[in-house]
Amino acid sequence: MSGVTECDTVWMGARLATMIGAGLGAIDDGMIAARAGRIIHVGPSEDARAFAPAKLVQCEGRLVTPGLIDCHTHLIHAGDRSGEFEARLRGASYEEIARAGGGIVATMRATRAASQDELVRTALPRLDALIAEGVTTIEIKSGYGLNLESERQMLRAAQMLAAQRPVQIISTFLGAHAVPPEYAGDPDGYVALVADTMLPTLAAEGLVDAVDAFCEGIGFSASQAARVLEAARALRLPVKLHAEQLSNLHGAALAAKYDALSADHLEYLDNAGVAAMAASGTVATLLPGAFYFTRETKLPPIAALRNAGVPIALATDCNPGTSPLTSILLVLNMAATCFGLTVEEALRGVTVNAARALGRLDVIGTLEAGKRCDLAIWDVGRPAELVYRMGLNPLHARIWSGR
Ligand code: DI6
Ligand code: FE
Repeated sequence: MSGVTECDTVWMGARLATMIGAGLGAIDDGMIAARAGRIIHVGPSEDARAFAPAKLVQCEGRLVTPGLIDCHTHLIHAGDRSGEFEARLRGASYEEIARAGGGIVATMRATRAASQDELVRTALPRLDALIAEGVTTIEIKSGYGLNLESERQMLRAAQMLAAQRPVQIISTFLGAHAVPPEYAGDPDGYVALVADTMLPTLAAEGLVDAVDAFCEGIGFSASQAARVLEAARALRLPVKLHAEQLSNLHGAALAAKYDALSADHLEYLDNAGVAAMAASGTVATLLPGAFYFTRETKLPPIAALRNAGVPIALATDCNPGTSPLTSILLVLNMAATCFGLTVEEALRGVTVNAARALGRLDVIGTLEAGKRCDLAIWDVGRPAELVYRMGLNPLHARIWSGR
């Protein structure tokens, strides 16, 4: 076997969307070789001659993309907010419900009351729905515990999910999601607890990959968010921020000042915020599920983001209040239909740019040698079909870490 490279698997006869370069990085008749869970070669199918795989897979012209990445979720939560949904259908606003003690704090009560096993058990169907659509990496935020014990329980539940399914989970500490009732009237006191006690403790326990905050009128002011980002910086943890979802508190510019991986939502983002994000390389993570579900009418400034060269990522924002969504494929369609993203932009939003938004572009997000072998193999003829259909799942096979 001299002159050939031994490996575990070769996929050939595939239509590859490598996501390398500016567009889809298409290779019409392509192959991928993997060894020990990593991609070792990507090229035209004829390159397969140089490999001696233990297993050879003929893709018969199917589309192969990087495994999809859901880079912003609140997947772990207990309780039921469908009653709030009904109240909104009768005319109540999200902010009214939150101010009346519903919203995030309602989920907090249920989450505090749940055991760790319950948190895992109730999150699994949601995780499985995403996995069934080719998702191989998912970010999960805490933020419904709002005290040390319960935030810890959420972050541990995220680790337990990763042990139960073939998927990578990235845990983000969102202690500054809402002010819990015991700190009512004292948001600064709660922010101090988050920044000075909760974050350092949970980070020392190895439970925190990144830090986030909800910078909003019903959440935290920019200066309160800055305290949290400052504490994250002191621990050398990457940051991101919920910014400009319902109003413009200039959170995106703040995030950019802290070299945030991403600023997320961004419907109310202004030109100065766009420029700040472009300068710091902060990804714009757009969440069309929340836009749709809250019946928002203000569009994020897509043209300005494009013109400034800000990378755009997309995610489900899976949460019980504003985006009870567990379909990354529907996110693609919503991003195209509601926000006017192109097929290329939408698909890059759940692969290469989602990897950027998680600070993991060195390991995932594109099909290239050296990266983890996470693939989604689709029964479609054209990439546009993944964005165009609503409610059809054409996933043929999903590979995580080469298997
Ligand atoms: N923005 C949102 O849309 C969600 N959290 C956030 O910071 C809402 C979360 C919830 O209502 O439970
Ligand atoms: Fe969110």
